[in-house]
Amino acid sequence: MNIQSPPTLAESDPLIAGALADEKARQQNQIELIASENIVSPGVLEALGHEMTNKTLEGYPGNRFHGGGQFVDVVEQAAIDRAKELFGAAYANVQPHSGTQANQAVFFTLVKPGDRILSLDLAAGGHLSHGAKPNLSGRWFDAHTYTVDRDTGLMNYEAIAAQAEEIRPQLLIAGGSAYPRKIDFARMAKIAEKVGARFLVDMAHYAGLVAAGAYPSPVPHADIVTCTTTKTLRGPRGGLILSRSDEFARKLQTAIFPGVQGSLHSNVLAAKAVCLGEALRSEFKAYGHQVVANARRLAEVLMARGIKIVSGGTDTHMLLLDLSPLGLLGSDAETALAAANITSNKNPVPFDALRPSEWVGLRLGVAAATTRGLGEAEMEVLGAVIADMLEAAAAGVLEEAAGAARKKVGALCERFPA
Ligand code: DSN
Repeated sequence: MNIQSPPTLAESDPLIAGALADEKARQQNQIELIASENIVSPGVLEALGHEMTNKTLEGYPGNRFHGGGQFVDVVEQAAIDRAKELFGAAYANVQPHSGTQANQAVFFTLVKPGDRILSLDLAAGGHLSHGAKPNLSGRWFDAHTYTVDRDTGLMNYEAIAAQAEEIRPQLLIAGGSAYPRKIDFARMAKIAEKVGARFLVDMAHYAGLVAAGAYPSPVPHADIVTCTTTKTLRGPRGGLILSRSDEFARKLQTAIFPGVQGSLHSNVLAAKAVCLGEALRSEFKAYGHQVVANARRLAEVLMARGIKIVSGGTDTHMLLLDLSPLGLLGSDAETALAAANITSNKNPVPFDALRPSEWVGLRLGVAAATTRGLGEAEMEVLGAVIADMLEAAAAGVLEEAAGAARKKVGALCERFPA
């Protein structure tokens, strides 16, 4: 049926239009501290909402299985070229629908079912797709984990090397979702080389900081690097695969398509190209450095108030609070901050319980707040509000504290529109 004059979404589907409007208001009226989130540019949003979404294509630029792909080819080639330039990579695949699918394609390329993989433990900041039991990767591979030092919260490279000698993995993985410190990628590469393992770095959380030069790049050290284009890279939901050489190029191309994916998300490729173009600009370098400065300031403010931060600080956009000295669970803290219109997520701390309902950690990230324009002075306000709310929750007087906290957060939201 030809729709001559399409109604607005509010007319055709008020339920969804209402939820979208509410979500937009929520993002404006709350300070977002979930470390995997950010606020994309109008350009990224325009590309995501473009009619390019109507186009079905498989294959790669210049070699498609369907006709009419000439403009998507322009977009995909631009995304590839920009990704290579931004990260100094010889190879880039911009098609992964997510970071997890990027990782699956790397598994498809480098290991076989039953092979041994060694990755950072989930509670120490790893990721589900690196061999966690409930994930496909945990079913298909003989998955082992290394953890952090119990006293410092830092990766202990000697311990990892010893474990790698014992396990002899076919694949060593670094990176994850909640390790807030620099990783010595050169050292990890040496560990992998010594035991004959391939080396994968999943820099999903750090990619924008790497692009800005605010965090060390794994690209020169790893066989393959994966990441998402969300989080610190401030782009659409999706993944990337990068490599310093073309050694695995042919295998990675077929691992993504037809290995683990079918047709591509054409409009998302356009949004990825826009985000990568933005990340090449000097303003983005300044942004990445400001993100780290903000996270460090927030950590300092919280530590000055006696709140325990895993590893004693951060080198990234995120910090991990250990709430056990306050007698709080991560879920209590998430609720306490939500009462002040601050969004966060419960998280395990190293050596934490397995069940999310028993976790005693809270992960905070400042990438989205920094995009809004909050700086170190505002981190001091935010840190004080967070400390007030956690102390109030521990003392059982959350309701009494929430009103004043909401006012301070509301003033920040008004001064810094999302
Ligand atoms: N891995 C999840 C996180 O870090 O929040 C989603 O990206």
